[in-house]
Amino acid sequence: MDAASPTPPTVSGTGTSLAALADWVNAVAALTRPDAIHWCDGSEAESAALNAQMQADGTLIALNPQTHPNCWLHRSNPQDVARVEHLTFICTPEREDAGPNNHWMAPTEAHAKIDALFDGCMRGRTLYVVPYCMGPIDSPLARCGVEITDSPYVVANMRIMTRMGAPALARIEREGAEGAARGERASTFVKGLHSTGELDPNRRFIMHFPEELTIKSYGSGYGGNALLGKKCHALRIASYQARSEGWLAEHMLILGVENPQGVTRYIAAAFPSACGKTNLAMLIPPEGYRQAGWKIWTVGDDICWMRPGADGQLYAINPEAGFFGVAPGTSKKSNPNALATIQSNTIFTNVGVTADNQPWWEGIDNGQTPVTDWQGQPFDPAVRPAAHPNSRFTVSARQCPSYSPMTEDPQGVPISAIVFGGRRASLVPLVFEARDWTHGVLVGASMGSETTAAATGAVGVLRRDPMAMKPFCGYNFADYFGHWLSFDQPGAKLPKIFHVNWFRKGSDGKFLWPGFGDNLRVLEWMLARVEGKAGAIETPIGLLPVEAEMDLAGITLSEEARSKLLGFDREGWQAEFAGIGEYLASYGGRVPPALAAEQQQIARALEE
Ligand code: O2Y
Ligand code: MN
Repeated sequence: MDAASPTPPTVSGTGTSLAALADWVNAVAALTRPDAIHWCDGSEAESAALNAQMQADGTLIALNPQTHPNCWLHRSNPQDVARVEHLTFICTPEREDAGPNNHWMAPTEAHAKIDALFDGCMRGRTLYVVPYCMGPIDSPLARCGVEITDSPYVVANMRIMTRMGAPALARIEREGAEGAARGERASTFVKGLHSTGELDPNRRFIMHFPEELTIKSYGSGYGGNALLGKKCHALRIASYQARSEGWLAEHMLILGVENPQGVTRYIAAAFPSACGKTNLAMLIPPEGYRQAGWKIWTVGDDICWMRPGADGQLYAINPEAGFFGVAPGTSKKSNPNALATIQSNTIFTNVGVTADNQPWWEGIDNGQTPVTDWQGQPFDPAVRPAAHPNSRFTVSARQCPSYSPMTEDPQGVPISAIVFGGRRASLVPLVFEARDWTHGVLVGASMGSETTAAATGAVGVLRRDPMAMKPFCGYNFADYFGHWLSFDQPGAKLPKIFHVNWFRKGSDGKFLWPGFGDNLRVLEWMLARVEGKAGAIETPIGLLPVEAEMDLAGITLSEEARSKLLGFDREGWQAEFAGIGEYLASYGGRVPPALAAEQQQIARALEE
């Protein structure tokens, strides 16, 4: 402590036996100068005390306890409502290692810039030490981190989104002691330092130092900027770590499909934001399927860590323990499981409220009306929507009616199929299968999606978003494609790779495919392919379903719908492949030759 701040902070909570952790916390406290330090144990008592404190200072507002027991509303600063990609940096010594897909800053410069912001920023505040585990606490696939934050709201969210508290700290201490016994100096846990600062968009950075397993985030209290276990750790840092350790950290949902014979197969699926990952992960089968005995099990809705098992199959865990889902559009029709999940023990951020203090958002379709908007003002549709378009619910995954008990399996679930998908109004059929792994990696690497109102900029513009990882890959995409290709080893029993497009439109501008529960018809075809029970039509872009082998009973599809959803437009794909070639070329000589060759071979086949 310096002379200007002679009083040492008061300390409460568990503390730690791990010198590397204690030293880091002390160093951060010396920089940020909090009034108090609290080591979080994740207990019910701690959570209740924090919630009471936040209720008293207005950070949390209790919602109607009759309809929504233990549910809270938080209103963020109106300038702080979403991830900020332009202020998010990957700080590797070499710019090329971050790649053209990331904003880059040299580590020394980045540390200096952000540490200047952290200097003294926690005066008058409490520094919370939040130990957490991403994945089941006893899983060899799980990884731990510690987030230091001055936001009790972040603590409350981290408690829901991760395995937070004493068990995580025990694992961190055990792994630290084992590492020290092996003579290793580097700590194994990810260090995340976060302060809300002044919530000034001009004093905001989200910085990642993958080689140091370190994250520093300043100036935002929202979502992916502040809950450092999520996008920062589980995707950006983990993708970098996974590359050197031989696994994959992906922006994918994981679901189990149980067939009427009682066999459950697992599918991982990558879609860009706002393309329905949470809805697919919680799908309710159409009536006929339900009666026949089909069931969907939810393992995860956003992030998937996969590793080859001893039998050559890929095994996946969901590193998260909760859902940080978009509220608007969530309704009994679009996602009844999500709606059931968020009836209790949920934090709602930036939604509107009804006269009797229930949460409300556009598209909830429950017959109620809002009286107060997300900024706490009387609701006036001419001024702003009741809920911010990026308003969220934070809730434990265990509350989901379709929650899979296999989520807790330390070995993870075996993946039978990987699905890539985007929002494409034209050209791209409902589903196709990649011929082999290399082709599948190309399908993922060339994924495109039309932008939505959820992202800033023009709407409906095609943007390449490889494997839905554009904002989240912690290193050069060209190297990432090479890492994906490296899984094709002798003895590997890799999943089949598919591409889907739920968003194809007809000449009248309307969606051709009903979507939601009916997407199970497509999953069923994929699993029939996995089991060798369905044929396919070979085309240069991949394998298309034989119409008679898709179960389309109970839905009405026009002739136009059938031909566009299940057909192949050679001329359109020629242009698409020219665009894919240009996109890959933008990564220069680092693009794996096998991937470039695959693109060229398909482009040639399209010309024949
Ligand atoms: O920080 C935010 O605004 C939320 S971003 C997010 C949250 C949950 C799941 N996915 C995403 C995403 O942007 O992909
Ligand atoms: Mn996401």
